[in-house]
Amino acid sequence: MADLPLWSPLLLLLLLPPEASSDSSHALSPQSHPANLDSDALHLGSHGRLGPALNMTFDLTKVTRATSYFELRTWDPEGVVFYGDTDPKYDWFLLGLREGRVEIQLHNPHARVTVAAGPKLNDGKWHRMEVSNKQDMVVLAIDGDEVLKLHQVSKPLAGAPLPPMKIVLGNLLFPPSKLRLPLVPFLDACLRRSFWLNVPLASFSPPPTRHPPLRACEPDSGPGAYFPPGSQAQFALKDLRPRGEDPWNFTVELGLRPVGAGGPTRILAFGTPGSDPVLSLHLRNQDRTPGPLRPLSAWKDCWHKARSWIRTERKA
Ligand code: EST
Repeated sequence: MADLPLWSPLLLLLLLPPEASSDSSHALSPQSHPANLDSDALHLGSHGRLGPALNMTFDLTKVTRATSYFELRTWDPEGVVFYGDTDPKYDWFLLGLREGRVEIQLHNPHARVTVAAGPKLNDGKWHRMEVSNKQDMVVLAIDGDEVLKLHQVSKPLAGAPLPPMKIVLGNLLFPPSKLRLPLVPFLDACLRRSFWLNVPLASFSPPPTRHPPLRACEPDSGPGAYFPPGSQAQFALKDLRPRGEDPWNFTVELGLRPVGAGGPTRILAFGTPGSDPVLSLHLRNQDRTPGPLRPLSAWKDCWHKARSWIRTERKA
């Protein structure tokens, strides 16, 4: 390893290659481990290219209160909680997380806004969030505190003769590059006890369309990230070691909870892009505890969303 030129872009890959578990047969579903799950909670992420976790459509003329509330639990600093529009080009709204805090992006004929508010929420605890439109305002409350009031950014939506409002959870209805400030939409989070435009999700008839969850919400969530089959994260070593220190001196700590059966799984690889890894770590066929694959406190002092996360999930 010492022969490698130091200027080469060294990479550390954390991955679960597609060959290890390329189908979704081991994927958790609420039915597979009923005793271990928060049955009311919906996992927002893991859907990747499969689209949003849940889609809803509302006739605004029948809506009496443009208020939605729910509880959210995550360790993930970045992604989409929900997106809503009456027109994906001219009238859309996003509520997401960036660096752990709520971010709202809004684009309509009245305003174009990107704003962050409130405390960091990615602490693994349930947080109650409420987002309302009242007159020309959008108001956000977190855990009972009003943390943001945007004036002159909308018109009253409840009862308005507008095109149907679409609300989707955990994703967007256009490519992330078209956001005012792009983010990585996938959010490893659970959402429960939700009311959308003042209607409890549980009472929707017919039930909203949703993809079968690839992951379930367990009551005992811990820090870390879920890696769906075929996904991987790449880190440049220069971002992992303390500044000014010996470039070969770095520490990686991993805690893993593998899920499902499968062949040997490569967990970690170290090398330069485009060539065979110089070092790699595999997990042999072992008894696997049911539960997500989860690197705990994965990178010392460096737990950030891997923007270069490459997802190769296939449609189930
Ligand atoms: C606000 C302004 C706007 O031009 C469009 C939208 C669409 C999504 C709306 C949001 C809004 C206001 C707040 C909501 C949200 C859907 C759920 C939330 O309660 C009404």
